[in-house]
Amino acid sequence: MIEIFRKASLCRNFENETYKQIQQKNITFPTYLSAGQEYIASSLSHYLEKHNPHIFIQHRGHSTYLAFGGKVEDLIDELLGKKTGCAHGMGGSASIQCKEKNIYGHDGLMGSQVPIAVGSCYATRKPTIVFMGDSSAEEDYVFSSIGWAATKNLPILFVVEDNNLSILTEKKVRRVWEMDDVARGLGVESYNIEDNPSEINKCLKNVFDRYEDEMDKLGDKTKEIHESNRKLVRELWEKQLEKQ
Ligand SMILES: Cc1ncc(C[n+]2csc(CCOP(=O)(O)OP(=O)(O)O)c2C)c(N)n1
Ligand SMILES: [Mg+2]
Repeated sequence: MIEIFRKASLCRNFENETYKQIQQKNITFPTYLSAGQEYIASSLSHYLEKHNPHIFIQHRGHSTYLAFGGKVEDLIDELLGKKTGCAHGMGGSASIQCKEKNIYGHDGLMGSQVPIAVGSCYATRKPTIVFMGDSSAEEDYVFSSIGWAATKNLPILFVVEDNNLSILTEKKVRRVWEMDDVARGLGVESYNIEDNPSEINKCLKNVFDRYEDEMDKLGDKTKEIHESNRKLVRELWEKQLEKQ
């Protein structure tokens, strides 16, 4: 849990400092802070980084970028509009990305990252995580993408970061339904939970790879078994190939 706090602390301090830099007018274009939401990305990255997921984010994504290993200096440079920024100074806060970590930034159309992530996951079959806000989740193309992903049984995790707001409009003014019910109706296993690491972990069981999760759960002995089987299979292949 301290490792998750370490990530969350980097994110919170980054946002606190960014806020100061906005006030001092060193950042001069729209900036979307994620302070208060950092435990979502910090927990998810802690549990899922081992799968090297492809990650699709939206405008409030500083914490996601940082938690999944994006370089702090490159994000600072991006917020300053420099060429050395993580999106070459062309994206700004709303469209940060990191090619090395497979983090893809947003284009500004709320929810567009969801069909894009589903298409990418279908093409690559890589474990994929797509983040969206509670308002973006209301777009019809988000529903159809989730429904289609379910028909293909894609290895994709849809994360709704629900801060109750669409700009300044609260959820209760906008709708009477919850996203986990809709997703369940579309054929996807879903949960409505707090941003508490152990709650998040409970929902992630075998989300991408049962084998690796069981190995983690059962401890060191499984790593020995894995290693000896890796060697055994390799040797048997070499032996049989020699006979050819
Ligand atoms: C298709 C579309 N509709 C409306 C907007 C205007 N808009 C920009 S941000 C936003 C609210 C986003 O809310 P949410 O997805 O919950 O993210 P949050 O800002 O709360 O993190 C809206 C409606 C937009 N950019 N794209
Ligand atoms: Mg919101």
